[in-house]
Amino acid sequence: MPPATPERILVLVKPDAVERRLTGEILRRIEAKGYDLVALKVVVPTAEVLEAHYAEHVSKPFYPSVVGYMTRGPVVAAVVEGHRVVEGVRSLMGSTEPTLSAPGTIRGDLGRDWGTPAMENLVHGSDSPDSAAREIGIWFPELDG
Ligand code: IDP
Repeated sequence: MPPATPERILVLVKPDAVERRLTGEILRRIEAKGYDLVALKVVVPTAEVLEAHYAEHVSKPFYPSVVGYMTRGPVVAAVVEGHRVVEGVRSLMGSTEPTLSAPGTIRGDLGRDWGTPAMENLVHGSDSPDSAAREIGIWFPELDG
């Protein structure tokens, strides 16, 4: 059934998840919840894309480690659609730190905390519909208009 009030979110299956062949498992959980994939691609992000994406974190001390983490291999970028999909996917993802994420969530069930400088937490999901629109423009400029 199409959502009555469709909303979109940008999801990134991060390099640690791609390396561990968890792409299918992560997308499966999102699809199984009833959300629709409307765009999907495999891409190694450039520093420029990451700087735009993580604009709020660029000046933070951990930012260089995030760039190292996010550019070490491909990510799978997806646009996902559904009713209240931002809240729904954020809830499926769990909280930022894998160690503290609740069991039943992607990060809580599958996330491994290596104590590495970057927090490797498998997945990104936009934190609001406005962030989603901004991030979709960065990762999927071809969808504009
Ligand atoms: P979110 O991904 O749960 O929305 P944000 O606070 O937006 O969390 O952080 C973006 C990403 O930056 C995180 O997913 C994580 O990979 C990384 N990160 C955030 N805070 C830290 C930190 O304190 N140390 C290392 N990496 C961090």
